[in-house]
Amino acid sequence: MDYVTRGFRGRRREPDESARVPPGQYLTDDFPVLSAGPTPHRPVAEWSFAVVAQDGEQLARWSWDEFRALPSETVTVDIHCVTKWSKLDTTWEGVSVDTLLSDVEAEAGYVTAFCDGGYTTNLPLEDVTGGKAWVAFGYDGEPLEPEHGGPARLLVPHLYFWKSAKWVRGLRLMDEDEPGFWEELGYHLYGDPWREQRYWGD
Ligand SMILES: Nc1nc2c(c(=O)[nH]1)N[C@H]1C(S)=C(S)[C@@H](COP(=O)(O)O)O[C@H]1N2
Ligand SMILES: [Mo]
Repeated sequence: MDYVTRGFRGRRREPDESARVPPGQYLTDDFPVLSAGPTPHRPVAEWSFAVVAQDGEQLARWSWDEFRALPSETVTVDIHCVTKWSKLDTTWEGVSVDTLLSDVEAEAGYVTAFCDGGYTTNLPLEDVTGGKAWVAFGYDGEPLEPEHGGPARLLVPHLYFWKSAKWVRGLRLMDEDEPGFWEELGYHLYGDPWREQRYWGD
């Protein structure tokens, strides 16, 4: 009898998969699109990525071709959205933020990612260094689609996915942790999915 009903319950989850789902999250095989505004369509000829100091001084900058000539990595990671979906084993191609910061003399404790369209998000520097974050330009073996942040987005999989800024254009080095777009509106400053840091006070 069991084999008759099994198909109606959806895909069977391996026991080790549930241990990878943070509290309050459910698994999805879809890839929902969540954007606070319209999707920018920035031609790569007009794209650049910059590292800037808090006062706006430019510390490093890459054109698209220069950026794509940097060493890149393929990573397979789990992602967790604050709206409660999680997605396991997503595969991305991108440049490690370590690579982008390697020639920058930075005393900063925090960064603010900035984007086409004006979105921002804040992160401790140590959460985007040490092999924990990428500027991703590929997803699932294809160029990253505009709806998901193409030509390039930040990927910080160990924090809620709002920290993974789409259409990212650079990182501003900050002495202090200044709230970004969603953080101003009530999302948690840090956003650890394993501690359910969804909103202020969590
Ligand atoms: N520039 C920008 N980046 C963004 C957002 C946004 O609105 N603008 N939304 C964030 C939120 S809340 C989530 S959950 C993820 C959604 O990414 P996806 O649309 O690829 O699933 O992008 C994050 N990065
Ligand atoms: Mo989100």
